[in-house]
Amino acid sequence: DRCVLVGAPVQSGTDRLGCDMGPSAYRAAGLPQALRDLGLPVEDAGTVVPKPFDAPAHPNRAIHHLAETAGWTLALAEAAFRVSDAARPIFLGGDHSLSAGTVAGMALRAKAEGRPLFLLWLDAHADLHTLDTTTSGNLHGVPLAYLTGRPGFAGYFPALDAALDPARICMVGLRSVDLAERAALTGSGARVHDMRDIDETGIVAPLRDFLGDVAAAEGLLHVSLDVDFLDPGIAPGVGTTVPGGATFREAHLIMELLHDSGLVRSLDLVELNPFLDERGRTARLMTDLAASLFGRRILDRPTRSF
Ligand code: DIR
Ligand code: MN
Ligand code: MN
Ligand code: MN
Repeated sequence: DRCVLVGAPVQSGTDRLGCDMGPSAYRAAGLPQALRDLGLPVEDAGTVVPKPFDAPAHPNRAIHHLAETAGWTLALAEAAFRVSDAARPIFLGGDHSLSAGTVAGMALRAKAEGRPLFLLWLDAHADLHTLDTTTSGNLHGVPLAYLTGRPGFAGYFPALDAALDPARICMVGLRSVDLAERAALTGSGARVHDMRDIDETGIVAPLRDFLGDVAAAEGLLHVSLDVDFLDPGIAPGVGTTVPGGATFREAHLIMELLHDSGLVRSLDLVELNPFLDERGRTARLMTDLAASLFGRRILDRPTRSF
């Protein structure tokens, strides 16, 4: 089935400049050709531009670029809904605030198909701040709060059609969670696998369990891959490196299992900062991970069903 690449050079959600170069870096790293080499038809939908959005000033003075980020959310939700009709979109970021839009758009797509949307969030961070709890003011730290309908977004972000049920969200790779985010996670019903979980038991069993639930519900799965999910030793091209991240093989294994499941409908590649990268190595790793998710494999093997 068809893949469609969507440029989302969002920069407004972080104070580290360079994320807006992400889409070009993925193209330079050969992402379109890597997908074509798998025999997939690949279409380039070009670059999304933000829509105007009138957001009032927020009492939290730390917040920056609120209206611009809300405008991106609006534009990306529309784009995600539009391009996901009969194709599998890959959103080339851009900072992680873009997922507020892409996931909202995929939720509309799921609704149109009469299926539930599930979300796999691969990230060192929980990105669960509300506009009231963020102290950095960087809106790449809020998309999951917006998407799950946590309070305080009304009027500042586009109205959400329907909030995501946290029980359909699986977070993997956490190792930097702020106090307010930790409180929000407790009892939320989200599945959370922090790095300690991965160290102790590995990721295969919990991921298979999640994918089994997606399959049983005939769900549509969106994957949001933040570069900082990966260990900074293999992925230095990101503004928010946190030590102790996923290894090369852990990350590829997740992608391989995702491909075997046949459940992934859409993918965000976020937080790549080519200005901080070492000669494109992080862009290439993210490209290779996307290729694994879309079917590149070491050897053929029988796939198990979920
Ligand atoms: C931190 C860092 N929790 C914040 N968040 C990041 O600024 O809200 N998210 N880096 O990706
Ligand atoms: Mn993130
Ligand atoms: Mn992160
Ligand atoms: Mn289960």
